[in-house]
Amino acid sequence: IAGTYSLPFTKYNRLSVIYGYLDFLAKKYPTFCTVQRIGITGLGNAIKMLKITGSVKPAKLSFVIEGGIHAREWISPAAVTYVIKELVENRAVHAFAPKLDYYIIPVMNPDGYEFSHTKSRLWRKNRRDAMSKCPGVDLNRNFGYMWGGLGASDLLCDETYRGKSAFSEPESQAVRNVVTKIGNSAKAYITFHSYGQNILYPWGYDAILTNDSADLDKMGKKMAAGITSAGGPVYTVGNSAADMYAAAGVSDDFAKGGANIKYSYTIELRDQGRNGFLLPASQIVPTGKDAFAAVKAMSESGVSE
Ligand code: ING
Ligand code: ZN
Repeated sequence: IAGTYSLPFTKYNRLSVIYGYLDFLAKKYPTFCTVQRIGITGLGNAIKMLKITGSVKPAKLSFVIEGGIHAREWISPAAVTYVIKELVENRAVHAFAPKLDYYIIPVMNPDGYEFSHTKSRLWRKNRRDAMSKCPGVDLNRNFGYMWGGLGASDLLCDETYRGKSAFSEPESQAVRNVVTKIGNSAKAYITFHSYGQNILYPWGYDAILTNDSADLDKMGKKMAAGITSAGGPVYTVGNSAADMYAAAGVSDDFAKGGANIKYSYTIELRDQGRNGFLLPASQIVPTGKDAFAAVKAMSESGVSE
């Protein structure tokens, strides 16, 4: 095994490069990094997860991070990979969160991600029934908490097609299985999307607040403050249905309502629409810093105590 695997953060990497990096980390840091294949997609791609173990063993709490649920939001896998690099190669995991285990899925939708690189840059969904007239399910409408409500279409050809049933897709099943297996130790969940620069908390299925929304708002503001302290831009903080739009079957609603993970968020990364999904690669490192600052702020706060 080569001693280094320098992931280029100057461009958007293909799936095999990102996966190669995860495998490299597991080989180089076997005492605290493991790669698991948590599922397999319709087109046969692995869904890979990196588990980063805290130095206090057994770690008491867990933090789940997923990216790349939507194919075209390339900054999400890139930023999550940047977070991984900071946690592992700069040992942040042991510096500020020794009691936390991280479960990180940088590319939840590998089939869609690759399709957006090779065929159709603005593809959003997965690639279920790739040969049909209207392939794909919106994985962020397929989770089984309040599945099938507002903002989740039952029409195959729609961008927000929710699928035949809750958890009909291997990608959402994989994440569900991880989260349910971790169980009660899971305290934090972030799903990274783009774009808008927003920190959003449940519920997404309707503009209804959770009974602990004051806690979620406070933690959201800590993350936003962490981002600006690290030199990043302003991120708004608020309820996702109110600040964005209502959408049922989203992953952070399931993390919160279906898996009881207290601090569950959707973070919309850069920018605010100037480039939208076509964020220039020069923004990968700065946006990765935003994501890391948010993860760090949450890790250092109550969840790790
Ligand atoms: N945005 C999210 C979406 O799935 C969202 C917004 C998330 C709304 C969670 C409600 C709840 O549509 C992007 N960019 O995909
Ligand atoms: Zn998205």
